[in-house]
Amino acid sequence: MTAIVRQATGSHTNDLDAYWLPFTPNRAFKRAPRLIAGAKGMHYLTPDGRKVLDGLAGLWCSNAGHNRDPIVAAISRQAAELDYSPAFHFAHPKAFELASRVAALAPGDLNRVFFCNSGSEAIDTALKIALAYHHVRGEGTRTRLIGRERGYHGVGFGGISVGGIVNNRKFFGTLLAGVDHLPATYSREQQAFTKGEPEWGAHLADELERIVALHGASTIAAVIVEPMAGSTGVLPAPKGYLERLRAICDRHGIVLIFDEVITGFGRLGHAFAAERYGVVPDLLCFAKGVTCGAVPMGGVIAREGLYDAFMQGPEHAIELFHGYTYSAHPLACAAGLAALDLYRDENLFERAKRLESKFADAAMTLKGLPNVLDIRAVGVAAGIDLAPRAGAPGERGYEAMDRAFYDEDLVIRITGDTLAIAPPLIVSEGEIGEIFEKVARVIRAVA
Ligand code: PXG
Repeated sequence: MTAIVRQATGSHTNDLDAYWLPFTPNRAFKRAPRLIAGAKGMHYLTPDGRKVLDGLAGLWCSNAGHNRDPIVAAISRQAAELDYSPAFHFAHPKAFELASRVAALAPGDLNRVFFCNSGSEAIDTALKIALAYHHVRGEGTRTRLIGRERGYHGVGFGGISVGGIVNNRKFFGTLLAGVDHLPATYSREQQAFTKGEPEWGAHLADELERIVALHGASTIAAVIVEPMAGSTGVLPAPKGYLERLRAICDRHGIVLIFDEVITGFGRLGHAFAAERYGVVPDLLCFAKGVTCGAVPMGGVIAREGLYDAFMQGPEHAIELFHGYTYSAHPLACAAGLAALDLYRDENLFERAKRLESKFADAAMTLKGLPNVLDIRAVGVAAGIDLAPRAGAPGERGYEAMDRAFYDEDLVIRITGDTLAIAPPLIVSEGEIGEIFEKVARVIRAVA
């Protein structure tokens, strides 16, 4: 084990014990570590020189691929020019520039950008802005937050409270009070093997009316959903669902938040999924793709009117008591500007749209393989549900991920026995075929 790490780091003082890996079975990992030492474009390099195809764009973030020269150059230039400047009461030029560029990509009057450092922080920020928005308008009774079953909104207490994944919740006490959940939009019976948005399920948005009737609109601050739930296995919103949520929120004065941490920056063929679905939320959370994964960054885009509601009182007074030391960090802003340039210059959002049907067709070739219960594909993302082994849920999925890495030189994502594929948007048609051929061999191997 130590020898492998020595190879990777050139260090003799390093071993595997000290690092507690996130969302990873640590003991299994440390017995047979999957180490990545380099990357370029569509590929990783392992310490032993293997070239591994990235079927997951990092963790849904490296949308233009890895180690792209313009991003690398922008980060190193920025580090030499301005490493850091205080985020409160001061700002640097690239913060304004990136905010303008991000706002320009967002639909409607989503024009004001608050920066943070991750998706989880973006969610906490959005939930807090929603609560404070009602407060500053004299509607401080609106404190309830509504999430959705199977939703993933990061790992802060706000995010796990509105999130709907039991393992992310049950270990962590009582969470936020006053949270309710919409039902998940997935039904295998109704939707199996759908390409794109399922026909069935728009009516599930009406559950929000039931929640409003139960609690009273005057107690509800916000509703948060992912337009496409990535973490729980690529579950796109049913046709008409988001429009219906928008209408109910409008009717009752509820702030609608889209969590676009995964769907932002091209994954569904648009800058944001809000554009794909023709629905403008009041707050839009982003992270990941904004810097192509190269420097941590997240943020929240607010509608102009919502921002304006805060801009009152004495001008020397802080309007929103929230922010992070590293909000709009210079390196993140530099990486973000370079990433957005690349997305634009290489037409990567358009490219994702063009690849969508090819990608879905390739994903559906797995139908009929052993244990494949459902396949969903939308944009450049696919989820494949495998039947769990009797008495050992998650084992087949874990083995599939492990075999993909070792036997097929491919990185894929798993949640339980569901595989997720979401390569960088620079993926070629040939590589799409290659990815799904590799996944097919893996699925047969774990049968
Ligand atoms: N919201 C959504 C919709 C996400 O997918 C977060 C918030 C949190 O972002 P941070 O930057 O705090 O991790 C995410 C993160 C996966 C997987 O494939 C998904 C995420 C992260 C890691 C793995 O299940 N999404």
